[in-house]
Amino acid sequence: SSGQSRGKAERMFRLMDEFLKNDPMSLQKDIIHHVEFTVARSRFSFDDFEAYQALSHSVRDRLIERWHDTHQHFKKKDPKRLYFLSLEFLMGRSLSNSVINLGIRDEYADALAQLGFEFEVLAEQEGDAALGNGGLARLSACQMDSLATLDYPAMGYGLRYQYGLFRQIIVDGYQHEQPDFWLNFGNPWEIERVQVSYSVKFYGTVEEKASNGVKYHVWVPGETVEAVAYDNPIPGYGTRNAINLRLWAAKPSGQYDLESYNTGDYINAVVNRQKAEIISNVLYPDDRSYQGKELRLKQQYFFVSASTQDIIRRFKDDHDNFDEFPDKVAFQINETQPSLAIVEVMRVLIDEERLAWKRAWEIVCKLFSFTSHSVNPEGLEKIPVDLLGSLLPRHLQIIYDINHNFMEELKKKIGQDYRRLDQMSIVAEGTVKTIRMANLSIICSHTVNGVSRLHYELLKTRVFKEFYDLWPQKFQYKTNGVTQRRWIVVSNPSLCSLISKWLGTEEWIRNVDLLVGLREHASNPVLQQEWRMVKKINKIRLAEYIETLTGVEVSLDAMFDVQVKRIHEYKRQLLNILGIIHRYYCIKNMNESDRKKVVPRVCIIGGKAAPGYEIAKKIIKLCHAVAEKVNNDADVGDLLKLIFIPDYNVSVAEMVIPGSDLSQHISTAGHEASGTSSMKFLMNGCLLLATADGSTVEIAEEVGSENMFLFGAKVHEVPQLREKATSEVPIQFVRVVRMVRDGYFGFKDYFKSLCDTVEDGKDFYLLGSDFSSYLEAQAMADREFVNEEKWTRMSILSTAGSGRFSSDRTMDEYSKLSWGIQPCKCPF
Ligand code: C3B
Repeated sequence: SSGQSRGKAERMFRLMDEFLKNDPMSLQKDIIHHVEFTVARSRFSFDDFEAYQALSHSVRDRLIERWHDTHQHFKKKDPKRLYFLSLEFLMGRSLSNSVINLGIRDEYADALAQLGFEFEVLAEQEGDAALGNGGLARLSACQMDSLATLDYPAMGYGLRYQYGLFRQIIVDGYQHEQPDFWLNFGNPWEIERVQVSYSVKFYGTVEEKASNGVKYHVWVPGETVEAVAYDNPIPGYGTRNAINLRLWAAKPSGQYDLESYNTGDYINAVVNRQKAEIISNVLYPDDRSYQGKELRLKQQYFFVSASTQDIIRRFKDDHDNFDEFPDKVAFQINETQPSLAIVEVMRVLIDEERLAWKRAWEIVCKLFSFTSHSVNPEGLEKIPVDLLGSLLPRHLQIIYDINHNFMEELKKKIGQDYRRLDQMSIVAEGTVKTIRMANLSIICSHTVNGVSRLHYELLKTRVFKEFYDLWPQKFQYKTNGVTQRRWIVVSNPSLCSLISKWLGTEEWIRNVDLLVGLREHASNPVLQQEWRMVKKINKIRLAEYIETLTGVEVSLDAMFDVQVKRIHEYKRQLLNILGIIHRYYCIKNMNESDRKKVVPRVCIIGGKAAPGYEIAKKIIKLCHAVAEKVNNDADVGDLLKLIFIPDYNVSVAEMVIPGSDLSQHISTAGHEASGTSSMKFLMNGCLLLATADGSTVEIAEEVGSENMFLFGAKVHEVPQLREKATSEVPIQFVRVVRMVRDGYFGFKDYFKSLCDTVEDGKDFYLLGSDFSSYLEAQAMADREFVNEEKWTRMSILSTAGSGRFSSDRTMDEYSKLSWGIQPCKCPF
C-alpha cells in the first residue's frame, strides 16, 4: 500500500506541473481566470487594482504549490527544525519579491504586457504589510528570506495584527498618526487556516492535585481565547523551498460560556465574546521602551502559547519521547518579547506531559537561543509581578521556581554576594516588584547573541556583565545582515543587471560573497560610466517622487544625502538638522564667488516617531520648519534643499536607498546595537557617513575606512565626555542652537525643550562635542563628491564590500553555532 501511495504522490506531483505552467500564455490564462472567478470582475472591465489582485492570486497559487511540497518534504525527512519567534515582522510588499524568488518575473511581465498591463504599475498597487516597528522587525523579514533561500527547515511565528504600524501624516510640519487597516482589501499573500487553531488560557487559579502520591498543578483559566493560524508562504530564491510564516489571529473561543447565555442577556454575551479579538488588533508603536500594559502581555502570551502548542503537536505527531525534543526543535527568541515561551514549554512539560521538574528543565535548557537587540539596560522589559500573576498565575509560580533554583546554584558559586545575587535575580525587588525578562531569557537559553561585534562587547562588559562573568561560553555574536534579494534585486533592477553583467553571473544573488569580484573593476572607466548611469536612473525616480510628494524640485547634480530610520534622540537626526542649519548659515554669509564653489546638496530625512515620544516629534517639526525657510530662500537655490519624506516604510525605502549618494548613520557611539539600513545603502553603492557604532565598525573593516566618512567620539570616550561639566563645544554649535532657540525658524516656545536637550552639561547624546568632527566629515564628503572618478570608485567598492552583510551569512552562522540545523532541500 505504501507503493500505491507513492504512485499516487508521483501522479499528484506531475499533475501540478500540468496545471501551473509558467509560459506567458498559461500565465495569462491564470490571471484572467482569477479576474473572473476570484476577484469576480468581468474580464472585459477591470482596473489596475483588480489586475493586481488577480495577478497576486496567480502568484499565490504557485507559492502554495511549493509551500505544500516543502511541507511534505520536511515531514518526510524529519530534520531538526528552527522555530523563529518574533512579535514583529516588517514584510513590506510581496509581489515583486515573490515572482523574483520564484524565478518568473520576466514571464509575468510578458504575460501582462500582452494583456495590456505593465508589471511595475500593478506592483505599485500593493500596500505594505507593516507588522513591526523598525530595524528589529525588518531584520526578521530579511532572515526569513535567507532561511528559505538556504533551504533551512525553519518556520516563523508571529501575530497577525489587524492594524499594522500607524501611517504617519504630516500636518503643518507636525506628525499625526492614522491607523493602518491593511487588511481592508483582502490579503492574497496569506492562507487562512480555520482548522489550525488552539485555545489560549488567561487568568484564573492554580489548583494543586496529586495522583499516586505525585503532586501536580492544574491551571483553571478565567478566560479562553482561540488562536487561528494564517500562513504566509516565504519562497526561497533559486530553490523549490518555500517556508512558512505562521501568524496568529485571536477569535472568540468556541467554548460557550453557558452561564451568560442562560441569564438571558444574549446580546451582551455575544458582544463580550467578540472582545477576544482585541488581542491581535493592534501593533504597539513604541520600540525600545517597555510600557507595562496588560494588553501587550496578553499579546505576548497569546502568540507564545499558540506557537508552543503547534510546535509540540507537530513533534508529538512523529515522536513519543520528549528527550528527543531538543534533537528536533530549536527555538529562536527575538528580543525578550517571546521569552514567555520558555516558561510555557516548562509548564506544558511538567503540568501536562507530567515530566519531573529536573528532566523538563534539562530539556528546556537545550532548546532556546536568545538574541538581544538592546544596549540600554533601562529599556529592558520588566513585567510587574502583579500583572503577570493575575494574567498567568501558573507561569509566575514556575518563574519563581526557576529563580529559586538558579539563586541556590549561584550562591554555591559566588557565595553570599548579595549585590550580585540581586542583580542577577529574575525577580527585581522594589516599590513595584517586577520580572526581568532578559534575566529569564539568559538563564534559560543555551546561547545569548549580540547583533554586532561591538554590541557583543557591550553585552559582555555592561548590559549583561554579571551573566557573562558566570557563563562566558553562552555569549556570542552574529552580526546582522540584510537580504540582497530585496535590497538589490527587487529594489534596484538596473544595478542588479549591471552587477551580473560585470561578474558574468547571477550567482551572487544566492552567493553574495561573489560581489568582491567587482573590486578589480572599480577603476574601470566603462564600469564607472555605467555605474553612474544606474545611480542617475535611481536619482530621477527619487526626485520625481519627492516632487509629487512635496512639490519641491531638486537638482539631479546635487549630492543626495539621506538619513531614514525611526526618529530617536540617540540616532541624532537633530545633529543632522543642526548641521544643515550650519550649512545654510554659511551659504547665506558667503560672497558670490564662494557660493559657486559650494557642492549642492539635497538633504533627505524620513522616519516615524513613537506617538508618545514628544522630543522625537519636535525633531520632525524642526526639520519642517528649517525646510520651509531654506527651500524658499532665493540666495540658496539649488545649493541646499531639505526634504522630509513622510510615512517612511519598507516600500519607500526600496525607492529612497538606491537613489542616494550618501547616507548617515550617526548615533552616539555605544547606542546602536547594530543598525541595518547602513547595509542596504552599502549594497546600493551609497557612501556612508557614520560614527564608529554598531555594525559600522565592521563595515569599515570590510570596505576600508578610507571609503567611508567616519567621525565622532569612540565608545570608550563617551563616558569621559559625559563626565566633563562643560565640554569644548564649538562656536558653530552654539550658534545654530541659538538660532533655533531665538526663533529664527519660528515656533520658539515649542522648540525650547528640544534645545534644552543639547544644552551644555545636559547634552547626553553629545551632539555638541561631536559637532566639529561631524562638520569635517561632511566637508570631506563634499570634496570627494566633486571628484567623480574617485567617488564612483568608492561607490563600487562599497557594493563590492557589502557581501558580509547579507542575512544569508547571518543565518548560516546561527544555524551552525546556535540552532544546530542543516539544509533540507526539496527536490525540484
Ligand atoms: C534595533 C536596534 O536598535 C538596531 O540597532 C538593530 O540593528 C536592529 O534592532 C536589529 O538588530 N531594535 C529595534 O528595532 N527595536 C527594538 N525594540 C530594539 C532594537
